[in-house]
Parts: sequence; structure tokens; C-alpha cells
Amino acid sequence: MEALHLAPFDVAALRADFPLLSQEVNGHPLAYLDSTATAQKPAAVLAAMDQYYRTLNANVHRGIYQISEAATAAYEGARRTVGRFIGARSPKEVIWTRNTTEAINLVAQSWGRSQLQPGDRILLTVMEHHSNLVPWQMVAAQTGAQLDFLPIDGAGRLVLDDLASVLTERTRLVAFTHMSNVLGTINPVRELVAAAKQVGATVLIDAAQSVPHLPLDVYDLGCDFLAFSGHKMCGPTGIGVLWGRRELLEAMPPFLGGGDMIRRVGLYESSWNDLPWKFEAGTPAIAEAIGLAAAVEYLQSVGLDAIHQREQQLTELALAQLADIPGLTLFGPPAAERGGLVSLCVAGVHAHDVAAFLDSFGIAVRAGHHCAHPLHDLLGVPATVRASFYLYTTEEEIERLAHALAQVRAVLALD
Ligand code: 7TS
Repeated sequence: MEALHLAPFDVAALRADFPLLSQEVNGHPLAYLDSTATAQKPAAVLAAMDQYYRTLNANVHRGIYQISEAATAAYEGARRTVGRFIGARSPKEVIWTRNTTEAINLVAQSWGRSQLQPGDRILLTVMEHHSNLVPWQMVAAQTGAQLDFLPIDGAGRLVLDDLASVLTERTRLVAFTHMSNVLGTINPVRELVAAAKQVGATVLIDAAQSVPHLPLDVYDLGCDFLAFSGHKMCGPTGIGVLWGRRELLEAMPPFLGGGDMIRRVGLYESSWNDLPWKFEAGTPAIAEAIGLAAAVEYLQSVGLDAIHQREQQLTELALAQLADIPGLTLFGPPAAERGGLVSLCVAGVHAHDVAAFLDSFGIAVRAGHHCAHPLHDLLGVPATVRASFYLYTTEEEIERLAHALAQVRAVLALD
């Protein structure tokens, strides 16, 4: 196999920023190929959170004392940094949540429950992660709305030929993933948004797999809501974002009730705080917001264009190396149409056994249905093995993956 020529990208220097990556597992250097599940954290993120706890730790929006005011400034400054990163026009459009899942549930329960009526339709795709499916099933049961689905073709691309039959005047919401966490497919956002807008539908984008990996601007995409998680973009767990158009957010009722989200509270009724705090009940994830802003600054220093290009080149390399291995089935479209991941099956070997075999070589991949059960039913397999790449992934790690996968059938296949 002739090595593909990759654009210059100082991966060795980047890897030095990630303390976890230097360890050995089962006597081999760790090859962490599961960034789609969660990304590793650079020292700059760990340092920002450490410094917050060492020097500023105090609750926000409350204390009239120095460190509380400084903590509030850092926390709200983080919101501005993250908002600018996705093209938000105001920090009021940026709602902190725990993760993508909570952001989508917020829209489903606040916007969906107050807007949807019996007979309304919600258009999703068959490739959604459970977090962009189950909340809509729940709100459909609560409101009498019904779900429709866009299908995929054999290469894992959305099929838009029959769009007019599923996207009608009754469609109130179109919600889809920007990038599939199983197939890697990058969906045609602008085309879908334009079609949705023609019928007056609101659009939510699950950007859990796109915000970490490619440059993106919410106004350029034209959507109404966009959800993502900090932990998949080199930030901490426990922090995510819902971006929404201000007029929609202003009109929506709160999601959770409690401290911080209120303006005035009486014994029998209350009034709500301004955006964004109306949606942020209780003590927030302060250190995590600060850590996420540090992650954003880190990713920007590398460059999202460079990261995306690099991942597509790594994917091309992986697809080329894996294509030659007998007994492998690869899912998803060509590298140019996808992000940095490869999902596959090995004939005669369960995905979990493949993952355990790879782990014995220090290669960490995910095996299972990746929270996309209906998609796996459609692919006709109970589980896949998924290797995913990020800015710290090396060509050598992909070669090690291909080398180990070339041996797995000889060792484990029953046929
Ligand atoms: N949407 C997509 C497209 C995802 O890939 C994930 C997580 C989520 C939503 C949910 O994100 P969370 O942070 O709220 O959990 N995907 C995966 C994965 O593929 N393996 O582990 C988590």
C-alpha cells in the first residue's frame, strides 16, 4: 500500500499537548481511536479548570465579593468565546446545557411541547443518534405530533429524492445530525435548511460531531437551533451548548425551574429571568464552561479548516488501507463526503471481540450500536466497530489499526 501524501500538520507537537496520549496500554503505546465518543483534553484545558478551582472558585451571579465577581466574569466570558466560535450574534443566544442530549431535550420539551399540535409532523433522518430521536418520540407522544424519516442510500448518504413527500406544510420541525457518528456522512445542511424554510419549518441541527471538527457559522447554516457537547471538542464533560435564534428562545417557556432562572418568585407563581439564564436553573457548570472556552481557543489556534482537512486525509488513508483486508465490510460514503471516522464489521467475529482484540494491541475503538439502534437495524448488523480520528491521530496509529484488523479473522473467526 502506497502511503498517501498528507498535508503538513505538526501532529507530534500537538500530541505533546495531550498528557493522556503518552501512556502505554497492554505493552503498546495507546492508540486512542475513539474521539467520536469523547475527545482527549489538552493541558491548556486542564490548566484553565485547575486555575479556576485554585484561585476563583465561588458561585456565579450571586456574591458581591471579589472572587465571585471574577468567577462570574470568567463564566460569562466563556459564553462569549464559545458563542463567537459558532457565529452567535449575542451571548443571549448561547444556553449552557450538560451536553447535546440535554440541549435537544430542552428544545423538545420547551419549544416542542408548547408549539406542536396533533397532526403536526417532525422530520428526522434514519441515521440519528438516540439523543436526536428519543426526545422527539417523547414529545410526539405528549402532543400528538408524528415522526417522519429521511432514508439513506447504500453508501450512507441521505436520499433527498422524495423530500417533497415527507417535507410538507404539516412539517413543523426538521431535526438532523450534521455528521453521522456511525457513517461519518456530512449531511447537506444548506439544502435541507432551504427546503425546510420553504414549508415554514423550524430547523434543529445536532452538531455534536461537526462543531468539534469543522468550521461552522450558525447564521451561515441558516438553522434555528444547534446543539453540541464540550467533551467531544477537547473540553470537559458536563457542559454543552444550545444555540437558538433569539426570538424563538424569548418566546419559549423555561425547561427546568429553580434558582437563577427566575426574576421574581411568589408562593404561587414566578416570572422568568432574561436570556440566556431563563434556561439555566441551578448552580451551573462553572469550571466546565471555563474549560470549554479554553478548548475553543485551543482548537482555534490549530485551525478548524486544518483539522477538517487533516481528518479527511486520515480517513482516506484508513479507507484505502482497510479496503484491501479480506472479510471487512466498511460502512459510509467516500472520504471526501465524511468526517474522521470509519465503521466496519469483520465477517465471523463479533464487534466486541474485535474491539477486545484491538485493545490487546493498545488500540482503543468503540464497538456496539453507538446509540444508533435504528441505523444498525437498517444496515442489517447488530453492532459495528468504529475507529475515529481527531487532530492528534497519527498515520502510524491507522497503520497499526489496519495491521491488527488484517490478523483478527485468522485468530478469532469461526468460519
Ligand atoms: N449526537 C451525535 C451525532 C452524537 O454522536 C452524540 C454522542 C450525541 C448526539 C450525544 O452527545 P452527548 O454528549 O449528549 O452524549 N455520540 C457518541 C458516540 O458516538 N459514542 O459515544 C457517544
